Amino acid sequence: MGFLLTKLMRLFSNEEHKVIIVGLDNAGKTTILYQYLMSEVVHTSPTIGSNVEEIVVDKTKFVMWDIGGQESLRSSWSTYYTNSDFVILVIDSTDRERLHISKKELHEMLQNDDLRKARLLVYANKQDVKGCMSAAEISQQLNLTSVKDHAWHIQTCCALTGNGLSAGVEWMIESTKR
Ligand code: G3D
Ligand code: MG
Repeated sequence: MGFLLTKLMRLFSNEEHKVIIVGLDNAGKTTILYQYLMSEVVHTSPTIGSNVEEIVVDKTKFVMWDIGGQESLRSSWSTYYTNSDFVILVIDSTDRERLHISKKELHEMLQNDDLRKARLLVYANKQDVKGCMSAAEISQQLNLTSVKDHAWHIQTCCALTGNGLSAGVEWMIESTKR
C-alpha cells in the first residue's frame, strides 16, 4: 500500500500540485499523511504553526491543517489557500456530532476566491469502526451535491490500514486530466 501510494504520488507530483489537507481535530489527518509518506519521506519542513504542518514530497506541497483550532485563529487560515489545486477534507465517519462544523467550514472555504480552481476530495475516514457513517450519509450531511463549481469526490477509507487512500489519489490524478 505504501509503495503504491508513493508511486502514485510521484506520478502526480511531477505536475506540482499544491494540496491542503483539512478537517477537524481527531479526524485522522496526521495518520493519512503518515500513510502517504510511509515508505519514503523525501523532505519534511518544520511545523509552521501549531495548527498547520507543511510537508513536501518530491515537488508536491502538502499543507496540513487542523481546523479544530480556536475561532480566533481561523482568519489566518486563508493565507494557506493560495494556489491550492486540491483540498482534501478528512471526516471522522464516527463523529456524527461535529459533522455540521465540517459542513460549515467546507462551504465557507469553497467561497474563497483563492480556492476557485481547487478540486475537493473528501475522505470518509475510520470506516473500520462499526456503526460509522457511510459515504452516502456523509455526502448528504455535507450537502456535497450543492457543490457545483468545484469537482468533488468522496472516498471511504481507513487511515490505519491505508485502505481507500490510493483510490482517492487516483481520483485526484484522473481529475487533472479532465
Ligand atoms: P488529526 O491529525 O486529524 O487530529 P490523527 O487525527 O491522525 O491524530 O488521528 C486521531 C485518532 O484517530 C488517532 O487515535 C488515530 O489513530 C485514529 N484514527 C485515524 N484514522 C483512523 C481510522 O481509519 N480508524 C480508526 N479506528 N482510528 C483512526 P489515537 O488513539 O492515537 O488518538
Ligand atoms: Mg494531526
